Amino acid sequence: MPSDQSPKGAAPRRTAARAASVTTPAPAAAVAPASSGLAGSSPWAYAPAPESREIVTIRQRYGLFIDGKERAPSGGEVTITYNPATEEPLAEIAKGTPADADRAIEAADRAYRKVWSKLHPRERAKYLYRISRILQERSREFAVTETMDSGKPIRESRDVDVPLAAAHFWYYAGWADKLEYAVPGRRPEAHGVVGQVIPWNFPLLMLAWKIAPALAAGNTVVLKPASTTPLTALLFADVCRQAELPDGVVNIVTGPGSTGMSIVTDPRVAKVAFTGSTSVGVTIAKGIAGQGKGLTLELGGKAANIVFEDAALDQAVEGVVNGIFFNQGEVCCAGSRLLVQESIAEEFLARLRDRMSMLRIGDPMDKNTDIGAINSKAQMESIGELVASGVAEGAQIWQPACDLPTRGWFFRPTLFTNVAQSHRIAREEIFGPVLATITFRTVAEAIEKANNTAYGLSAGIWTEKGSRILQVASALKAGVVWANTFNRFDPTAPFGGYKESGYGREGGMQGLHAYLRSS
Ligand code: TAP
Repeated sequence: MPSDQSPKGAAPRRTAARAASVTTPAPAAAVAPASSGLAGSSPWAYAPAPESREIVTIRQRYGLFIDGKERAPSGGEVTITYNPATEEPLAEIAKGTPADADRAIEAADRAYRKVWSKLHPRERAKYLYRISRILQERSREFAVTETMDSGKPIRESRDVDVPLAAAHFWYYAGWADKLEYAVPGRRPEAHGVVGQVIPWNFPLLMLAWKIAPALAAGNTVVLKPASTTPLTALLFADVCRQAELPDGVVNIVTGPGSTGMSIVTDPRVAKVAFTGSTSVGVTIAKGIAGQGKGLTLELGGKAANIVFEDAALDQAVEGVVNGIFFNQGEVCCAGSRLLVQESIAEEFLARLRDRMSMLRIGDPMDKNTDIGAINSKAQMESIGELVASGVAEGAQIWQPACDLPTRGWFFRPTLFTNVAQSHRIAREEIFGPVLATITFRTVAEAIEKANNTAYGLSAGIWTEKGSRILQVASALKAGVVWANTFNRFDPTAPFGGYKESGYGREGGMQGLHAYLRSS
């Protein structure tokens, strides 16, 4: 997240969004009204501030982007991508087949051998700078398209996803002619063709995290977007044409998971990068085992956001809210476990409930919206099932009393207390706006509980004491640890996990290493 980003913190007092009916699967008796606090006492609400859709023309049908041209899928089939906020179909998307994957890999291989590997690195850099500039010029178009296709609030796609995507291309453009400094004393070489499969939670940003370092390092790319969010990747194909990127350097193949598998297992693909669920990551690792390919896996997480008794409480509340409700909680590094010191738990949770009561849930295209739509019906059901398991296992649920839109897939921000570490909501990645609270008494107990997870992607520490930050951060088994902040991203900083959160790093110089072989 860029340094000027304050996803939910900067908003003034406000009332929760008002709409028609409630669709949360939580038992009605468990849904408490807003506790005390500002929402109840505030007599006014924001007027609607919808972003205009006019800048975007969504076509009725999209083909595959192979060898610089749009192509019909070999099987002639299409899938539909929906607007999660309205459940309306947006466009028909080509259902790429293994034969299409083969054509895309052939194009990428040819482009690598005949064009891209022969270009001077400075020339490669020019293309990356050009792509970055075009993304900035077309940022509104990208933000609106992303929000319509994914359900995330326009404020986040406008202020986080798109600027960060452009920043990644800009940053890696700078590396293209300096690769020998990334691997001192060795000769950097590209892998050749890389296969990349990305998820639906940050569609454009994940594309940028993958394509920018790959091209800077001199590789060509075949990328498969998620089936529920293909539109910004297809708009990016248009950016490649506008930047006059040589044909075949970037290929976008939409289609199901099996098409993704065809891409990553093809022997001509020398390096694979995947972001998504741990289960698919494991399938991919098994599928390519023994082939000698490079592999980076960015998988799930169950991050602890640890609040110590000496923390600045209001700032910590903002950090916890940002940690779990940013992008509806559909974030691999979301701070989905709140670890709060017992001595301040009651006061902290009261402030947190007050803050949650002010979150605005609803139309993602409204610039005031804090929590948009859940990406798909399937994801909505998965969140509902896990929340129901939390109630059944004895945790205490609290949700603010806001109404939800009658159409679209919306889920109330949810706070669980009395959570045991054995509960599913404390162990499994929910990938939704659901926070599980666990208390602790000592620093050692906080560390032990934070590390008591199969994942190891991220964590947060809230304390005024610098020495405690250093002590706890070095003891946490997480790839990224934020102190007195959360969900900060920067192209120069490496990101990635270990244990079931995967391996390899994206971002920074480390992210470049994954796309280089060095002799
Ligand atoms: P995944 O199934 O992992 O989807 C991620 C990407 O992998 C999509 O492009 C998907 O294509 C593709 N894919 C699916 N099966 C594949 C296979 N066998 N071989 C190659 N590619 C394959 O995630 P999901 O089903 O959308 O979400 C399920 C859960 O995963 C979520 O509840 C969440 O917990 C987790 N998740 C985590 C992340 C991150 S960033 N850690 C991101 C998304 C989801 P299709 O879209 O066509 O299926």
